[in-house]
Amino acid sequence: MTTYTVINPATEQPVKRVELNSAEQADAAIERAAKAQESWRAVAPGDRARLLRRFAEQVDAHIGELAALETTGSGHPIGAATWEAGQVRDVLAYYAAAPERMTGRQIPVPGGLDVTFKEPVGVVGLIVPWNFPMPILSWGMAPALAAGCTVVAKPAEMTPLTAIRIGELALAAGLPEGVFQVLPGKGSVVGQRLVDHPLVRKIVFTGSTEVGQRIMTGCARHIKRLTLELGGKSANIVFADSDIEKAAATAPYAVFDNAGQDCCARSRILVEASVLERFMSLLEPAVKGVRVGDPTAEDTQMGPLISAGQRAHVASFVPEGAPVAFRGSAPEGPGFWYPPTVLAPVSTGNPAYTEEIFGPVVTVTPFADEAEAIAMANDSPYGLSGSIWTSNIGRAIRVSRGVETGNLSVNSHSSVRYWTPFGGFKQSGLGRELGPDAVDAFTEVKNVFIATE
Ligand code: TAP
Repeated sequence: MTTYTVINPATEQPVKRVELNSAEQADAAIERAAKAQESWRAVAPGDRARLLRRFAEQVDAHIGELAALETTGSGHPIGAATWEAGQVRDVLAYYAAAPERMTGRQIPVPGGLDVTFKEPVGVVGLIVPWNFPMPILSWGMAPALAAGCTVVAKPAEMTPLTAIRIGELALAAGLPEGVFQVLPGKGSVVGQRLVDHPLVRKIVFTGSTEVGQRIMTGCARHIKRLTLELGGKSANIVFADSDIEKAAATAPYAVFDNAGQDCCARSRILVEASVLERFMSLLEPAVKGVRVGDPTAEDTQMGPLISAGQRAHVASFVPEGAPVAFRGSAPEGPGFWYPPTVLAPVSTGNPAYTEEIFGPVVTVTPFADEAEAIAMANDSPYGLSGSIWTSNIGRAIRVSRGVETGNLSVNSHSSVRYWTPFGGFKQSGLGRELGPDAVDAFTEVKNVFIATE
C-alpha cells in the first residue's frame, strides 16, 4: 500500500500519513457505488432529504474540528477554514430541499399523456483540487446525492484530510454504505480510473485546464457526462468614476485570498489611466496591511502556499529585475510563505499578465476607455470571474454584458455564492455548478408517452 504524508504548509511538519488507493481499490469502490445506487435512487424523496439534512447537521456539529484540520493540513487561516466548513453545511442544507422538488413536466400531445422524469445519472466521480478541499467537494457532492446519484470522491493527494472526515460524517448521519465514498489517491491512478471506468456515468472535475483537457478526452470514449471547473485570469476593472478608496482597499482581498490560490482571483487589476497614480498610492497601504502569518491565529488574513513546488512556481513569475511596485510581508523561517506582490508596469505579453499564477501576485495595468477595458479583460483564454468598479449604472451593465466571463461582481468582489450558478466561459470550464439548477446536471430527462386510445 502506498502512502502520502500530509505536510503542514505553515510549519513544513508532517501531519498525517494517508493510505493511497490503488486502481483495483478504485474499481471495487466504483462497483460498491453502482450497487448502492440501485437502492439510493429508490429512497423516498422525503427520506433522502432528511438524510441530507442530517448530514448537514453532522457537519455543523464538527465545524471547529473540520476547520482545524484544514488549517493544519492545507494552511488555510482558521477564519477562512471555519467559513469553508460552514459552506459544506449550507450547501448540503440547500440541496436537501431538492429531492422533494425534482418535478418533471406534463406536455400536451395528441392521443395520450406525456410526462418527463428526472432520472439520476448514476455513479458520479468527483475529482477535487487542493486549493479549496471542502467547498469544492460539497458543490459536487450535495446536488449529486440529492438527485439520487451515488458519489465516489477523490480529494487532491496533498489535501485529503477534511474530505476523509466528511466521508465519516456522512456515515454517521445515516447515509447508507457506498452512497458517498472518499477515495484518497493519485490523480493518475484513482482519478484516471474514475474517468475510464464505464460504471461511472459522470465526472465533476475542478482543477487545471491542462488536466481538464485530458479528462475531457477520456470521457469522450464513453460519452461520459462532464462538468469542468478550470483555471482563471480574471480582471478587476476600476473606472475613474468609481469609489477609488473602496476599490483600492478591497483589491488585495480579491486576489490574495487563500494566498492567491483561488481560481476566481482577480489577478489582473485594470485601472483607468487618469486615476492610476491615485489608485496605486491607495493600493500600497492596503497591500502592506494584509495580515500574513500563523494560520491558527484568528486575525490572520493570508497563510502560506500549499507546497514548496507551488512557491517555486509562483516565484518564477517574479524573476530578478521584475517590476515589483511594492510588496506586503511574509514570515521568515519554515513554511511555504510568499509575500503579497504587486507588479507594475507590466506589458500585456508578460507571463505574469497572461498566465494563471495561482499565488499572491497581481499585475496593475492602465486602460484608456471602456472599450479598451472590455477588450483587455477578454484578451485571455480564460473567463471565470471578474469585478467592475464604477458609479455609472449604464456602464456597469454594458461592461458586465461585454466581459466574457461566468461570474461578475459590480462594486464588490463577491466570492462564490451557493445560491447562484457558478462556472466558466471559454477555457475556464464547461457547465455550471451551484444555484437552483445544479441538480439538473446530475439527472437525465426521460420522456414517457402513455396512450389513452
Ligand atoms: P490539477 O493538477 O489539475 O489537479 C486537480 C485534481 O485532478 C486533483 O485531485 C488531481 O489529483 C487530479 N488529477 C490529476 N491528474 C489526473 C488525471 N490524469 N486523471 C484524473 N484526475 C487527475 O489542479 P490543481 O493544481 O490541484 O488545482 C489548481 C487548478 O485548479 C488551478 O488551475 C485552478 O484555477 C483550478 N481551480 C478551478 C476552480 C474552478 S471552480 N474553476 C476551483 C479551484 C481550482 P492529485 O492531486 O492527486 O494529482
